[in-house]
Amino acid sequence: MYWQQQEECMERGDLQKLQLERLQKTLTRVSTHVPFYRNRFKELNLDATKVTSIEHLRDFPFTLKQDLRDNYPYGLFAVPLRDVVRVHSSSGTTGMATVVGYSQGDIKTWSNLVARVLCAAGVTPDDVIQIAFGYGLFTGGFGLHYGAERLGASVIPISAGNTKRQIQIMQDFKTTALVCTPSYALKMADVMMDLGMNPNGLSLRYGLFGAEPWSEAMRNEINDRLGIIATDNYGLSEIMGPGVAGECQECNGLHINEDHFLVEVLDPDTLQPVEPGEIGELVITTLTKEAFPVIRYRTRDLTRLMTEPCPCGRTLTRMHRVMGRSDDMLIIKGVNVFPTQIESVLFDIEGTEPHYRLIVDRVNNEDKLTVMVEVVESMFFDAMKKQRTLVDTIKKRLASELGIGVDVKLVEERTLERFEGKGNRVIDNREF
Ligand code: DLL
Repeated sequence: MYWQQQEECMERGDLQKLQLERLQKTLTRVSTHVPFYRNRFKELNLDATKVTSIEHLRDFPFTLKQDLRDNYPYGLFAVPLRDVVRVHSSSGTTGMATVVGYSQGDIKTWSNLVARVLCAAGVTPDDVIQIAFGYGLFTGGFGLHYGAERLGASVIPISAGNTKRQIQIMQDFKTTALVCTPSYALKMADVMMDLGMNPNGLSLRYGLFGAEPWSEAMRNEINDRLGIIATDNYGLSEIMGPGVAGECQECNGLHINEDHFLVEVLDPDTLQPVEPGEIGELVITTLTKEAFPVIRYRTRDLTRLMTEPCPCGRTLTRMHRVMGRSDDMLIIKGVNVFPTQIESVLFDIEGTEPHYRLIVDRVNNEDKLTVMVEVVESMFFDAMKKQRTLVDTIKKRLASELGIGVDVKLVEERTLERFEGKGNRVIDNREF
């Protein structure tokens, strides 16, 4: 099932032609309407009207989150405010908020691209879709909402939070597709268990999860506990929000909506393209955005492109699930560690629960990583010996995965805080 078959299954040659045309238009658009880009291009002697190949884009400068902050709130808009019909904003955990705007045309494109993602994941107009992302300045709620309506599904705009009510509604309204962060899906599974409910009694069939990194092991856990097919979808407010890329039912990489977004994967240190298929930082240029076009945005998200044909028939290149952010990456004793690597190991070990925290300290000038992980109740009350064996197993597996030693602390079930939106599982107490 496709939403826009012609675009999703285009010949690569035709797609590249379309991308170039749209790139030329976008570059001209920003140099005409956005002083920030105009000045930068001028400084570097770049003439937007003279771009004759996609590779030419590599001469153009990057856009950073800081550039959005410096131009807060409306400095990077390419249309007058009277043509903007929606504003979203992302606060992030540090620094000033960034603001993005959408024209009427952008909202239409956005809805279609989210409809593509939903459709690829199996959602049809017959589905009842519960949107448990926050509605508001965050793009998750409204983005998915408009896409689901565009598709013609029945939308329950419940927003995030109030988990018991979520479950009640899921039961009463016969929800077939759940949309939220993977963390929240797990929390819902926990609360269902507390309520003594069997998720198999629900009508739920699909889960579309995104907005934060998660592992394959976490997907399996969610699938098993909720009895659904969970797919991954990716996006970011600076580029559009959800709808940038999404998995089809092959569940093996996210198809990028390349007719609207031009992607590069670069080595985050040298900023040169990585070898095809290698891991690097995703850099995105919008090709059709009217109100808020962005040139070479450094996402900080790490992934790799999967160019092999997909059995689903879509020709849109896939990106591997995001492995983490280059700035989420912990450097511990000089070794790069991604929280998702640790998550995969923990989820694979019998006796642990899928809830953990990573605490980083500096003791006597040396980094120390402590992994706190919940264990199943029976294990906690078991003999000390069993607990010690479990700690040893986790330590060994993590040491071989990460190449460094870590401390492991077992904690009782339900002691770590649960998340309704994006999870934050790392506490870094080091001062840099
Ligand atoms: O999280 C947009 C979104 C909403 C995507 C709902 C999917 C579903 P921001 O709040 O601006 O926008 O955060 C963007 O979240 O750069 C990634 O680091 C991370 N992220 C988003 N989707 C995924 C995913 C939305 N599927 C930032 N896997 C991005 C891993 C993700 N990380």
